[in-house]
Amino acid sequence: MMPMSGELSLVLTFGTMVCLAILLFFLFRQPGSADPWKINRSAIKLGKRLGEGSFGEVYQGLYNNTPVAVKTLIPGTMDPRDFLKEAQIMKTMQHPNLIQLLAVCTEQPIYIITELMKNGSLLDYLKVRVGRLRLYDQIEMAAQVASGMDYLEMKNYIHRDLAARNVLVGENNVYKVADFGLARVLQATPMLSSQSKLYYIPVGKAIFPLRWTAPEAIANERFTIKCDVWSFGILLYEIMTYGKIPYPDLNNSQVKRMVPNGYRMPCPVDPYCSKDVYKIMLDCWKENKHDRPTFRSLKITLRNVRV
Ligand code: ACK
Repeated sequence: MMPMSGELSLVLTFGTMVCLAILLFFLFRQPGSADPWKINRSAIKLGKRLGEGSFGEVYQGLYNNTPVAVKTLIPGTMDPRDFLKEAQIMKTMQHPNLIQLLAVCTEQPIYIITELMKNGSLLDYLKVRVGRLRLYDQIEMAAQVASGMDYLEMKNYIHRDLAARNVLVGENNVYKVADFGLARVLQATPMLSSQSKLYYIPVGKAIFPLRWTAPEAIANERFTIKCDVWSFGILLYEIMTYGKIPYPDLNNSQVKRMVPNGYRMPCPVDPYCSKDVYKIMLDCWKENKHDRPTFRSLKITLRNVRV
């Protein structure tokens, strides 16, 4: 064997030490210490409870002395690693009609910290204003949601749970889409809150907001932005009916059987819904997903509805 020169052995020892240091860094680093928006729970002061979200409770809170909303996820709802991957993408989504993710706590229970919206969910907002909104206001809500969704569409991102309960209302008639991307990381058997059981039902190995979901997504468990367009049509129905549950006269098994066979909700009569708006709903519910409009065209069509 060739004797090793002093210089060579020095280089090898140094190399070994560097490798060891890298290995130790990856073994012992705090998960997420590289992401400044992953914060310690102590940075959040929880305030009053705002309500029960789909997969946990929502509180008002203070973060850096700024009022925020804190969504707490029931443990078991999603795998923290999957959630973190998704949150990384969610963090980059910035649009005036999308709820901004501010920070996350990734130990269980996971906290999702977002901007606070003073007027709560669109669903509740609609329900306490039955008969009191002008068509103009309703169209404005839908157009703003379409605008946020147009941005997601442009970013090749899919929401998967677009519904009035996931749109939030701020001051000065600002509407923002919340919870995009979360549905993707749901565990197959999440612990559903009692309220969520009204909306989400198990289909095969997954759970779906049945009444908001396009039939092809339920059949093959594959979501596309065109499924979001279908859900947007349902959301438009919720807006026009002041938050009625979709398919009010059908039970879940009837919805599952009849919608794929071509059944569509009729034009709401009480409260009255404009025929122009109903036509948009029907376009969103076209059987062939390629015949459904884009969010860009929905935004434009809504701006041109006669009010
Ligand atoms: O209608 P709400 O008061 O508005 O009750 C629901 C509840 O939490 C469960 O979703 C409220 N909520 C959720 N996210 C936010 C937020 N970012 N700002 C204000 N309220 C929120 C929602």
